[in-house]
Amino acid sequence: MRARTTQLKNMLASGRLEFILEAHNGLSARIVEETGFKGIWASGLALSAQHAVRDNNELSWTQVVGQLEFMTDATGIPILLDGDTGYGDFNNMRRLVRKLGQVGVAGVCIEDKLFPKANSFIHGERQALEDIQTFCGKIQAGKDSQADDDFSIVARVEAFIAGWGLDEALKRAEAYHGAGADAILIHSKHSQPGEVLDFAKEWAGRSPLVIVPTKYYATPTEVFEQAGISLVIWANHMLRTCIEAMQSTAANIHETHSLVESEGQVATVEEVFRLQGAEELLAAERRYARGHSHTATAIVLAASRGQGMDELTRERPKVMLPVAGVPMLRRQIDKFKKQGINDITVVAGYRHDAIDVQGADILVNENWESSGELASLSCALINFSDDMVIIYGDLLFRSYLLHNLLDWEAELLVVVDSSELSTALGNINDLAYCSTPDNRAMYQQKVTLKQVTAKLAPEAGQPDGRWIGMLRVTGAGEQHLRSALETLQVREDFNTLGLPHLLNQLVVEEHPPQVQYVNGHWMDINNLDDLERAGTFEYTQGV
Ligand code: SPV
Ligand code: MG
Repeated sequence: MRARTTQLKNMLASGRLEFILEAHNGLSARIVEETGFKGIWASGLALSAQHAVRDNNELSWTQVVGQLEFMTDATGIPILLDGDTGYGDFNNMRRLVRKLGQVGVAGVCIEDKLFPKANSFIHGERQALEDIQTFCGKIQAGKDSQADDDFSIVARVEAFIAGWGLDEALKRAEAYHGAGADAILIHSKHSQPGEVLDFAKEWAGRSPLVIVPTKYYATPTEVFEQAGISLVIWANHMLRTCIEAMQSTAANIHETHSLVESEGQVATVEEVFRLQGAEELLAAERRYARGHSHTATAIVLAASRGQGMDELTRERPKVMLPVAGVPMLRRQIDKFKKQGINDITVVAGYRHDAIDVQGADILVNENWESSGELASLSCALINFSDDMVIIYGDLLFRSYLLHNLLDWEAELLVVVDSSELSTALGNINDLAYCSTPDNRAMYQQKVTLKQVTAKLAPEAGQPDGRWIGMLRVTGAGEQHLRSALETLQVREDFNTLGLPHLLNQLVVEEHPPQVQYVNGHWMDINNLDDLERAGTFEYTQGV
């Protein structure tokens, strides 16, 4: 990306008609940029009006620079400041140009009036113009003070505004051009573009020409193009549009004593967050924030209704069924929070409207009925992080299991229960075959996963335990997981696949997850019997 000074300079010299739009703070500047404009006009009128002060230099120049800092921080496109008269003499101009360079402003426009100036559209003809030589001195001083060669100084000729004719306008423009101005702004308050077009014709491309068609707005843009104008400044519409929006919303709320009617008419709170860049901060927190909050995030798969639980799940998904009076999902979220994991995503599906996520992020797998766990997991791809726990929503477990999972260092880590109870039953799923069986004598032995199967796989021998439905992903593990998921996504039967398929795919792609063996202290809820037993489990173990 070129420097903003260079971008503005190139726009002025592009030989095409270019456009910049007014902005008056960081937010409006960001909106102008993301709309597609190549540059921003930091309008003196708008900068002062947003604070309900007049466009008569009531705002100090340092206050102007303070606002510009927010605007340059919020954007990457050039900003041309409406620098009024330069806020004083040649010396003030020097300091202004140096400061603008420091805060990343690409150029400044100064007008040949006297400080304090007034807006050109309020009795413009009563305003005295600056002495030509004095103004040329200001331009020269500014040019000599710029640290960046590509910084632009636009000289604004107010001769027409002040009631003078074409000759005076041309005389001034010629002098300012000679003093080093990079472009001339010729201003007019007429509703027809006549005087500006006459000027453009006589000026004949001696330097780039800039116009502000606020008053002659009805002129077709092609006319400016044909006149050889370089830059059109749309000078105040961001300010004016928000005034009207604010007036109408304020009136409506005042009249109705309610937000109901306004709600659909205003930006959502989420849109506010987006414009503020909230996402970036969340990502940065994952990277940098240490301390009380764990940097890990969690993804909870909670899309299914639950088989054989029709009566109980008529109004809510399985994860909202209470266990000892508290919904399963709530128990899980509380456990995550206890470990300092506050960035939790719940992927819902069936009756997602009935889910109380307690501040967690909720994403919906709309095709929950015809798809499986991996389809749900794919819905959460945007929330993947390089430190996350993926978990079945119907899992009850003692807190220490999660604590230990977070305590181990492994790019991919699965929790496997090696207790006899888990492998004794023939009809259970998620059987785990590992590189070595659990050897409790060896602390943190390095074991890797070989396979997870739905049923006993006689050819694989005796399973080493049961995967409990918890997976931890860190560092490069995230990329391995994404690639394995991508490989599976192209399969025709993708919608039938569950998390064990993903684990097996990781093994195939030579990124076998490490195994952390545990012994009991968890249960999953697959049927009514489980649910009944779950109450007791939580009373006795659910800490
Ligand atoms: C501004 O936007 O503050 C300008 C342009 O100076 S105008 O208001 O048209 O004079
Ligand atoms: Mg102005």
